[in-house]
Amino acid sequence: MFSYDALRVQKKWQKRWKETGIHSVDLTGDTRKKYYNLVMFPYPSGDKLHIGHWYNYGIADSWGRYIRLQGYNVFEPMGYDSFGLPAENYAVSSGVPPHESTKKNTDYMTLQLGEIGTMYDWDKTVMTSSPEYYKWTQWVFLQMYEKGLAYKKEAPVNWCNGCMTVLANEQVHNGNCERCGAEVVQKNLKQWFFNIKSYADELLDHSGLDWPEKTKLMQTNWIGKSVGTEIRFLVEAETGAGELFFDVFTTRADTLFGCTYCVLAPEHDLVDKVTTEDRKAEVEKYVKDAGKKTDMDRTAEGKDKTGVFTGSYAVNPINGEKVPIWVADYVLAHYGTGAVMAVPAHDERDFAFAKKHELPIIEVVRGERAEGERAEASAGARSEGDGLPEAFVDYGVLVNSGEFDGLSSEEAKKKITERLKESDSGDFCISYKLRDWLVSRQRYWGAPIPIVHCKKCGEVPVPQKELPVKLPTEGVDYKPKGKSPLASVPDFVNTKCPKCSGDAEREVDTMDTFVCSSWYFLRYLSSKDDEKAFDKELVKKWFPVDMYIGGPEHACMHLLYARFVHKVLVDDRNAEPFKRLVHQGLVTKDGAKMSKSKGNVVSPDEFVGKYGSDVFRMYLMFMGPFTEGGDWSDKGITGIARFADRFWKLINDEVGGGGAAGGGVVSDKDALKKNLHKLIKKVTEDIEKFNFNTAVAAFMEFLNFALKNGVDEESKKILSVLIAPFAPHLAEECWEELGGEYSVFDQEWPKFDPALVVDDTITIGVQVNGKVRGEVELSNDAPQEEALRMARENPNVSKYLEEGEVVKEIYVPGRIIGFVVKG
Ligand code: ANZ
Ligand code: ZN
Repeated sequence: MFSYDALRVQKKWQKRWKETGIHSVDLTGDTRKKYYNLVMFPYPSGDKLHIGHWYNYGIADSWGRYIRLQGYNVFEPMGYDSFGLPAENYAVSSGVPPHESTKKNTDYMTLQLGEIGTMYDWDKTVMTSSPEYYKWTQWVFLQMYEKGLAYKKEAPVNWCNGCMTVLANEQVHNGNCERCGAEVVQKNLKQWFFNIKSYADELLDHSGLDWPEKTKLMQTNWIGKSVGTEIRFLVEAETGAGELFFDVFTTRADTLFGCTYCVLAPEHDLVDKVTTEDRKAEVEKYVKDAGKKTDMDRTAEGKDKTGVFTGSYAVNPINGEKVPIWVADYVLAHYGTGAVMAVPAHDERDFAFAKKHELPIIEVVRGERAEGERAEASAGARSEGDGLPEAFVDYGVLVNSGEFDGLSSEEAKKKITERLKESDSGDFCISYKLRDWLVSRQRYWGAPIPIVHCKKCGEVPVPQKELPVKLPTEGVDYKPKGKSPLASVPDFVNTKCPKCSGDAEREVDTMDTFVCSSWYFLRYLSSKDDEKAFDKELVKKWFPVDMYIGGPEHACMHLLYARFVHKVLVDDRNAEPFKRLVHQGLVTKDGAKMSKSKGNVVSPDEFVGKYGSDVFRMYLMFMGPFTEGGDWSDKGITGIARFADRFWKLINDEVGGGGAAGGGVVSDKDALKKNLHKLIKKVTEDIEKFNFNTAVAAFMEFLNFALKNGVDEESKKILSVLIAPFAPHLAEECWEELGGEYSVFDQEWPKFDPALVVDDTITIGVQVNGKVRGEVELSNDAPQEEALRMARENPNVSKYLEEGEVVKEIYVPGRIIGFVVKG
């Protein structure tokens, strides 16, 4: 029988918190140190909160509560990323307009989030689909526009046949739509872009960011900075094509003498111009087919390297050699210059291509070898590399490269580029994989792009005072049809030009929801301000966000966009919005990801209704380290429920029988003190590492001891504070029960006495020549000499010591390792 009435207690405190406004943060006047505790906001769906929400939001809140107990003024806002496809798709299938379903869903979600017992400051909430918010998203667009960072251009883009809209590069996963899974094809369309590329170098700089290494690496690779050379190839004049040329980007200028053909991407401007009459039909067909393939298809390793000859030749600027120009889809239009010089001897793709199409292979780099051999190689006549079994892709020493023979690849890259520079046919160059961010969408449920198209004035930005450009809520057919549903709302489309007042038409595309979420963390501070998007002084005070918690899947999308937009908006290329970043792990069931189709979904409601939210939250914490997630077990949560109940009993002296102490009787005061201080230390350190699981385990261990030994009132109070981040309602109730003044969250986090937490003895592993051979247990304050003697005399150690060898040094960092130097 549980004596702790979790559900009653939970209700009571949630009501009290609300009534007293304890979670309302004073952003300006509070003199405590600030702490901005941010968690990625959800998009509202009609479904109940799932276990992932609880895991993420519950634990993020526990962190915030812990920080608050450290004496900080903790700002923990929450809002909704409410524009976007889920609401719109729901509207298409149900007929309920998105603004209605969104309102209903967010209201419901707010109630549920309240159930967790979080300390969100709802006064400062944001909802990205509300006109009060998207007015400023439109303002963000105008900022980009004014700074020359937003532009419209025709480009090959990803088109999702399911969602009937374009997608950002980042939203295409393995050739499929991230949202609906449908196939993504390439289309040439006029679209809006943000020039994120111009911030590539700043985005590569993660210094000072306490972020997971993996996430930083993912961003770095996504940005993909390459340092190389751009080389100009003239098209052979005899094709009648006139003064034509193209540039190639290479990271291996050292291999220029090995270039035996060049390749243009099918989309390259020059393809039409260089294709000779007799090759026309074949080339055109090839280009058309390539348009249907995704980048993934085109570049996948081991993929058949198709291509066609254009009939024209280009001139290698370093030696005047004539090389054929091909078109092949393994060259991408939007990387580098969309053209490459092919060096089959030293590039795997080019090698496979050359073999297939019987193009020459010339070896120009060799691995390091003896001097004599090298001299011979470079002195010898130009050797064809057809005999090479495979491409030699490493750096080495140049051969078959005229005066550059004998140079190392590294030197040759420099020397060859310098030579090209002299003849104006090349230069050093940096290339990025990152492409500009495609922000326009042909969908209804998003912020309209605040641009007007006027026949006379062209593209005209909507003046700020006319914002928001309201999304029409009446008379819209939401069904995606390949162009924006807004295009068929005449009241929306037809407008006057802000410049000349003549008839004009509004831009009908809406913004990608990632634009909405790229700045919401700034808006939280000024959520009700209708004069400006955010307040500079508040930003100065509250940024960077101290802790940002959310999913790792956002590494190359939201987290990159947010960094970029933040830099632009605060007008500081080096500003970073999120100082520390932590990704939550995944909660699984029977080792598998929960999914409706597998039938292994755990519904929080059932357990929260039975044990209360504290227990549910604590069990999620107990499952594993936060960043790794864990596997759900029904039995496991029962254990936590029992733990909460026993904690309550301990505080209320409801213990007795079975040899347990009770009624304030403490059998060993010293042991109590020691164990309590060890608990404080352990819990504090574990929380700092986001290892809530081991902290809960330490609580359990302590409880076992305390129930036998008994606790005094002072210790009970400490315990109530200590458990507050884990079980906020239970903690408040215990604290009140003990006569503490409301609220337990206004208390101070307990400190441990270092003298009380040291063990009496320590165990040290002893290594001999780098291998652990034995262990010695020493008294904690044993002097170095004593430690050395014991190590030497340990039989497991001494047998590895030869005559005359002694243990010279023993090192005791903490208590784990020691080592021995022989001799
Ligand atoms: C000649 C060469 C010789 C190359 C060699 C490599 C090895 P990263 O490091 O990823 O930047 N390349 C350039 N533009 C391309 C495009 N649009 N589509 C496909 N491939 C392209 O790669 C740079 C290399 O990728 C460039 O260096 C170029 O091939 C190829 F032994 O040039 B290299
Ligand atoms: Zn005009």
